[in-house]
Amino acid sequence: MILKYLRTTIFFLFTFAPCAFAEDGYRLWLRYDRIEDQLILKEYKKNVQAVTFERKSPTFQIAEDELVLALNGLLGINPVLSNSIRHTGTILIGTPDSSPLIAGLNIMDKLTGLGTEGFLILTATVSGKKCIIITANKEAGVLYGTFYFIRLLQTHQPIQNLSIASAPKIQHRILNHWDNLDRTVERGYAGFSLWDWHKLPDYLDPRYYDYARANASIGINGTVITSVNANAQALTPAYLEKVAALADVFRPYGIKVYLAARFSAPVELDKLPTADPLDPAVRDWWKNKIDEIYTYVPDFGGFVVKANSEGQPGPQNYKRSHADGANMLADALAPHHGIVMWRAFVYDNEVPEDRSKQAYNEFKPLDGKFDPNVMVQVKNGPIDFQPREPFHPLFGAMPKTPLMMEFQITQEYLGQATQLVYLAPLFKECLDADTYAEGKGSYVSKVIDGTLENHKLTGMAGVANIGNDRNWCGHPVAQSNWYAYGRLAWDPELASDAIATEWVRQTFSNRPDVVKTIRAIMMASREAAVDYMTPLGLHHIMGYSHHYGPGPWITDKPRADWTSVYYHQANSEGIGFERTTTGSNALGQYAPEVQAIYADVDKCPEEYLLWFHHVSWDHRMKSGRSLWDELCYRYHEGADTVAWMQRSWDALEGKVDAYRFQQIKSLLGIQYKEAVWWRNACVLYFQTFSGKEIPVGLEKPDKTLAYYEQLQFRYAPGIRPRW
Ligand code: BDP
Repeated sequence: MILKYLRTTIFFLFTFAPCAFAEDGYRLWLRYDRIEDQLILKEYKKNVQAVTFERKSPTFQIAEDELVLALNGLLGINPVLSNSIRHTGTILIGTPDSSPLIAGLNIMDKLTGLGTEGFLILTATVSGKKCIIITANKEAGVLYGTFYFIRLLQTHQPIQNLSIASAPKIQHRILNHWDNLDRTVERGYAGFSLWDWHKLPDYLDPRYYDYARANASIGINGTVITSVNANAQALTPAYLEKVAALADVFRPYGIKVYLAARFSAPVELDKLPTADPLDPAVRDWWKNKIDEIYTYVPDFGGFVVKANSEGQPGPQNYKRSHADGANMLADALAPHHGIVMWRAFVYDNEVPEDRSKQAYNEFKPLDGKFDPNVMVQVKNGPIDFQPREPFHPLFGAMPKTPLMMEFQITQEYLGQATQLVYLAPLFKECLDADTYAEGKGSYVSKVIDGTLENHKLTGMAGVANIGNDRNWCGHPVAQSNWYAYGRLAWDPELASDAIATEWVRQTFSNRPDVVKTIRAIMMASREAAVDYMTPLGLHHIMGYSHHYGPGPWITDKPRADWTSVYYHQANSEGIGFERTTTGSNALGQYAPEVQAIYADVDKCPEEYLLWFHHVSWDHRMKSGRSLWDELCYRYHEGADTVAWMQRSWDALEGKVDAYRFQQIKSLLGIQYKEAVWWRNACVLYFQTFSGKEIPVGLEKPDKTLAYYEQLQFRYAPGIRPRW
């Protein structure tokens, strides 16, 4: 009954809401408005008339509902639903187990190799009728295939003669929500947490279903619903009941639930004298706790753990290693097939070492010491989700350990919710980087998908940008980062512009001029952000703690590596962090071939110049300019690109819906102001070291450095309470 009610509600939200309300972004990329192109519409209607499932299950029901919703909306047809084939243009859906008709087709060889989540979409003749078959080995694959087929319609692809096989290259494709139990979201810029802990488990917000649909549509199959800065309360029965309610909603969509584990939970919840991972009582506590969790959530995915990092407790409090800590949990999870995602994001105030080296130093010696159900979760770069970082040196350096990628989808350091920054190019830059671990072609993507080092257990995590804002992600275009993350977790080889094209077609319009313009804006946006925030390899010079806006002057904080001066090292000689043999030698953590690319200040690719080198202000750049002039030009170029983005967007008036047109127009206005703020503040600040004039022809800042330095943002969103 409740399911039926909810289904009706979802149908209402998706089908009728757009007629009654503005296009407010709620529907994400799952918009099924009528196809306007009559030729395409006619062609589709010829090919699609009926939907056949021979056996139903909750997952198949979801696939059928979605397909019917899409066909109603996109094609304006009410397909005949039946359990046999009576019409040409039937979409036959199921697995060989659920469907004798599918079992009767000669496709078993095509299905082998597609695993439990891959799918086939084929045109074939069944019972004498031309049909479209959506099939897979398991139900989840059928659901993914259904969404894929719908995407073909949404993006106006030909469907007369289909022969598509697709399987995910990465096994665990997970969102990490940094959501607290009080519903605040650390580094969240889209409102409060979706999880209404207070009303759970009895009240199931319809949004939970829409969240699951959106994830299933792009292949995300796991969600860590609590923050890595973990609260032990999440492991108590009162909360496990709520966790179970969410897991029940997500299960038929192929999504498993995970939790963040607080390492000191045995002490905090049950007053054990220690949380030492080798202490038998502690091990028993976790074993019992984990057994208990599985009584609530029989397919519980496992834990992510942030240990001994930024004040979080961990095994090192008891002089044990990260492997000791991870393996204790892994051991208790193993009988239930759960996994541990142990984060490598560690750095220590007490260690007088370049922060970018610390994770490698800590984890590399532990290679081979982790249990088989542990993945070490490594951020894409060695510092912290900066606009640009080189790939993390751990990739390729721990061949005996499955390494999981951690990307940040929420734009903590990339404009938060006021800026349009499409992140696929950032994700791809890391995935496509060559570690040279096993010679040329040892791409990070091959480390992550397990093929380079022969790992079966593989994963990718994305720190979610989702909140309870009506449009889910705050900025309407931030949805594309959720989308791109899911698509890349499925297939890291996909190209950023191809993903952008898909997203724009589904989310805005198939009009070629609209697709071209929005895609061009998206594709330019990340490089623009790098230029107006942290060009030429600069990093971590954002405002203190909230990371909103520029703060290159930040100094004198509780730890040196929480200041900006630590990272840019500007002085009268030059600027940049020397990470070669004459400095911290962080570069030495990479393969010799990688070192050779960056070691020489005259040959180092300029996008990483100040990451690896402290460079004189007079250094000649490839453009022929001095470093100082080039820095000024880059800052200006970044802001100018935002002005170009504004002009390009303005040309779309009347071609996209008015509501989102205005929203994005206003936000681009803010983005331009913020880009100019970044540019002026940084150029003025660095000028105090270079002592040089801003090159002739570049607009001069209209405010003083003192003005920028005194700006305060006490209530900037997303701040962690203790900061
Ligand atoms: C940093 C965030 C901080 C997180 C930390 C982490 O500023 O809020 O707790 O990463 O990843 O980027 O644990």
